[in-house]
Amino acid sequence: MQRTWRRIIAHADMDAFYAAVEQLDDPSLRGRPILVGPNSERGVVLTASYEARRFGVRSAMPAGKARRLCPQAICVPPRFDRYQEVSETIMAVFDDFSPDVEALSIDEAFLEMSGSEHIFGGPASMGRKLKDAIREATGGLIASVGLSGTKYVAKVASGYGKPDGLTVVPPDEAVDWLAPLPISRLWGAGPKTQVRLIDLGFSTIGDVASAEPGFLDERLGSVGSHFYALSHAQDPRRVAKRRTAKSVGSDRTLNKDVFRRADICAHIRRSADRIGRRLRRKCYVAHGVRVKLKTSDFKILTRQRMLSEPTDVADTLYAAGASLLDEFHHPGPFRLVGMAAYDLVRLNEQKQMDLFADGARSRRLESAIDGLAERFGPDVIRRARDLTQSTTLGTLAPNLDFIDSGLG
Ligand code: TTP
Ligand code: MG
Repeated sequence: MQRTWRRIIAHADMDAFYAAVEQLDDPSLRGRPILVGPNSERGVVLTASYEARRFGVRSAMPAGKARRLCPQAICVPPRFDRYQEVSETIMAVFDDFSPDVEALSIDEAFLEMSGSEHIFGGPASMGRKLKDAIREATGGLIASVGLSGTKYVAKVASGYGKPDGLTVVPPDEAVDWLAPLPISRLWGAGPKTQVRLIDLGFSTIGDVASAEPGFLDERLGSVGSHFYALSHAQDPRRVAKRRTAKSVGSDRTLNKDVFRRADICAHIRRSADRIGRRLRRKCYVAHGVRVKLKTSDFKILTRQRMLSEPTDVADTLYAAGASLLDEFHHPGPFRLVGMAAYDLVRLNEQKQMDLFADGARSRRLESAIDGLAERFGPDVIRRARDLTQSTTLGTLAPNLDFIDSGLG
């Protein structure tokens, strides 16, 4: 068996992560359908427990629809700091298993496991030990784990047996194993591409594997050869050591649509404050800022820009976010205003000293506010200009901050 495993890559992904944390912390929620998200018709469900998924509820589904599908579900507001804390516990377990851990989001990572058979045994034993260690470290949370010889197949495998999955796909069986799976399992095939593939007569990964590569290229461009390679379980990418979340975001679905620039700016201001606080707490700086607006007919518009220097200063994030508003050519109204800081890097101390020559004053002030917010809650200090503006801030739906929000 060892001979057929030139590389061993594991992918671990927590089951119904936010919902599972809520059930862990409140035993009365265990075994019951729960939705994590706003307790209103507006906004989307962030995730649902598997008990609720039986009724068809999915992540990112509008809350109203989810409640119609599963009226008995209990709605729980999100507690992002707690999820972040649990995420850190899980990532620490991953670090015990491999020096090369690539975090993809708050609840999933690739682990390079090649060469560690002498410590953990073969792939199946590695997977079992990893699941056990996560359950033990978190006090009962379940991860689904996939193992194979490539990142792509390991990731598909971890999703395959969910929930509580452990799927081992030996590399020399990977092509046959992938063949019956639907093309939605091709990495990078979004809804539009899936429709194109179906139109071309491909419904399974095996269909793609047996196509003429020239035909795929001709019809789909370079992505055609990418899909062809994946369908043959070819994926040379290494597990990149990466711990940073890709972005820190703050989204607000509003109870009342906004269109005045001052109102939009007020929301961006609040998002920038929250994002800045989160960055500082985690010792990250961001290279880029992205603003997202959702129109009243649910169209999502995003604009983004790189900063001249990375920052964790809310004033700087806000200035970049507000200037991006000039690039949206839509009159509104908007039902959601969101902002994210992306391309995050961890700060070391020297860099920290260099960075804040400019923003030093803002940063000192914001750090002082962090201390107060930590003790008394985030709304203890409002900027005077927020209070003097007539805005819709008082009528906010629950804030949907999340790390690695994948805003657009
Ligand atoms: P996922 O791993 O995609 O979903 P999940 O862990 O809830 O369920 P499973 O993996 O068993 O299918 O996302 C991890 C968490 O990220 C999820 O619990 C909630 C959050 N999330 C959002 O905030 N918005 C989203 O659109 C998605 C998909 C997830
Ligand atoms: Mg998950």
